[in-house]
Amino acid sequence: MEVEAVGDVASLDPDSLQLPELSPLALKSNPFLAEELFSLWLSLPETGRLVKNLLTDARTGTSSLNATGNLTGSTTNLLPSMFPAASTPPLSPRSTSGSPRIGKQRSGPSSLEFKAITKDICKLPSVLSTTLFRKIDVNNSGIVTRDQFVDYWIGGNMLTMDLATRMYTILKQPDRRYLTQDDFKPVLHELLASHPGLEFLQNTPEFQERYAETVVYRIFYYINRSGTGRLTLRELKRGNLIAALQHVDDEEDINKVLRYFSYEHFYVIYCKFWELDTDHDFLIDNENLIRYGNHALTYRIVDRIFSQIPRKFRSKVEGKMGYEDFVYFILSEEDKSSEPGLEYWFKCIDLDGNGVLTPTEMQFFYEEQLRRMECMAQEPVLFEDILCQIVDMIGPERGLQEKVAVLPWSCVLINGFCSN
Ligand SMILES: [Ca+2]
Ligand SMILES: [Ca+2]
Repeated sequence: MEVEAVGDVASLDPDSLQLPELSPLALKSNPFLAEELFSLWLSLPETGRLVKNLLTDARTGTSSLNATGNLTGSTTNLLPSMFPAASTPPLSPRSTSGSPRIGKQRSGPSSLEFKAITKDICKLPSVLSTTLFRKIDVNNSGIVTRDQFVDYWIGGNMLTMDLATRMYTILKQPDRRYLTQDDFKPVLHELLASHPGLEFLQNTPEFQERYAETVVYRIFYYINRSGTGRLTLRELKRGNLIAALQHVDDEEDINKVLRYFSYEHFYVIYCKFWELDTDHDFLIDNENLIRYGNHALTYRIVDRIFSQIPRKFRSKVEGKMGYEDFVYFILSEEDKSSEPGLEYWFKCIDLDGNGVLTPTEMQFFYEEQLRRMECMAQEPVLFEDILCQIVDMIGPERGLQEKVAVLPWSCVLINGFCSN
């Protein structure tokens, strides 16, 4: 232990000794003195205890050392107390050091050179390199020759394809005309193995898996607008996934990639699910969901969600929502003005499913909100007043029967009718 520590003296930063009475400059100009002081510090009983504690923390996963060596264990105190530490994903370090990206790569099934080929020659996001490699290396030999690559790339007419078509061709199963969630698994696997912003998850494979599935759900939520689970080339072209993947390539801090990949977004989604799923069987029922956002939802809207009107649950257990279903719900709830969010809530309110919202339908959901306002001794806002505002805002030519006009402003209604 001590031998290892002394071995690090060469890279010792005098500032880290935190000796106010000695100028760091003096220490820098006299490395021997710094080394002496460091050895002295190592021999102190307090240091021994500190190292021991750090080791225990590291083993139990309660703290971590960030890039500058500062202890960040205190961040775990921010976790809600109902989460057992082992079941909560680790918090991501706020920022990573500015070391070059290439230095952080770990060897995977595809070499660094192949990653460079994927990015620089094929102009594809580098996280596609493993999938591309396997696509060309049909015999699983672990080697791709120049001729094989040229055959695939030139012979397969990849040069003439646009980026989305290239990506689609590489990811999809040969006998299919769409992409499934499973087709994205190797991409997420490669991302987790190579992105410096996700390195801290290495020791918690269960959260790597959760992060990966959450990202895929988010991609499908926004891009697979048909909701079939079968992502078509047309949908891929209309979406912004490739731009997001290219952003991932250029950005060391994954949390800055707000489209799909932010770890912090995953963290919030997963922790909210975990908090509602009190018995932790990975399913939540309507009584669990009613507690969402400090009881923000009304019973009527929760009933609609559990009647699977806005979206059919993927969960196989009757009357219960699985994690994927929850991700769809929370994305709609948190971003009500997005296209899929609007559609989700529109379907909730459209009681007869005829694609048109009528005052009666809106009033049905508003009644519950009105009663709540009364209970909380708030001055109730009459439905008629809200209706007038809506009509003023959109000025529908044929009253509220104008279906097309309903969509763009339904987000305004939704905020009032579904949750408070
Ligand atoms: Ca449960
Ligand atoms: Ca209707």
